[in-house]
Amino acid sequence: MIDVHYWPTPNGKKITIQLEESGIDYNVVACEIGRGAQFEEGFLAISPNNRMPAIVDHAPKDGGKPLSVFESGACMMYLAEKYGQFGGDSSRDKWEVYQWLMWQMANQGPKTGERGHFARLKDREGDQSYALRRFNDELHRLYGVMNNRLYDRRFLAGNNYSIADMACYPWVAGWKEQGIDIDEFKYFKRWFNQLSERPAVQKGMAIGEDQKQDYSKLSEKEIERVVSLLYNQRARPAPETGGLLE
Ligand SMILES: N[C@@H](CCC(=O)N[C@@H](CS)C(=O)NCC(=O)O)C(=O)O
Repeated sequence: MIDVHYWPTPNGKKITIQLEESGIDYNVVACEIGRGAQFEEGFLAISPNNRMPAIVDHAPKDGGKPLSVFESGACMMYLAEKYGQFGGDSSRDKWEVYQWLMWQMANQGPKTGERGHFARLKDREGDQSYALRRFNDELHRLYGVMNNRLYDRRFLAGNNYSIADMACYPWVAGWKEQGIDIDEFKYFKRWFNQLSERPAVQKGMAIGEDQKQDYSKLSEKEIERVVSLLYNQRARPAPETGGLLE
């Protein structure tokens, strides 16, 4: 059984989409980031970056103790390899998949996340216009990268649906709120509509949605608490004794 430490955010949904697409049995372990579950010791032991998602495989292929993986891209590679699905059939295909997965992890996900961050803060923290222009431009550029890629390919890694598509999809599901005109990117739009119709994508995207807090209903004090928890993070101190310096 695979445990997925999860909250319904785009990074989390990459994994539930893949698990649904692959027909793998899994167990969702709620990691409510707005309440600080990502800082609990048990979670940090499997995800030292205090970010979800992470997975724990209780029946790894080597028959050994449970194996944990953090970073959504690494979780996806692990599951693709273990179950032999959506990771590319030949070595050549696999490298197409991995390049586009890395593109998502290093570009599309973080830039979209930062855009959302500054857009949310714009009425609280003074002038965010430079940051917003920078990330709006980046987003527009990244939609263009996908659009060009999908001009003559059905999927990002070629003609086979892969974890690269599943990783990108949850981050573009909000294209409207991101200020994107989808009609400007017609090859992307074809791909997006095609994925949106897949039952496993719909199911993966819906997991945990009923547990999400409606931030518009939170009191100002609650909002302050969440903002300070998520947006004011600095280094956690390392233990003073018992390490390799002794
Ligand atoms: N590169 C990481 C990013 C994960 C990430 O940013 N997760 C967010 C939710 S989407 C999180 O756990 N945030 C908790 C926090 O900021 O403390 C991945 O792809 O797994």
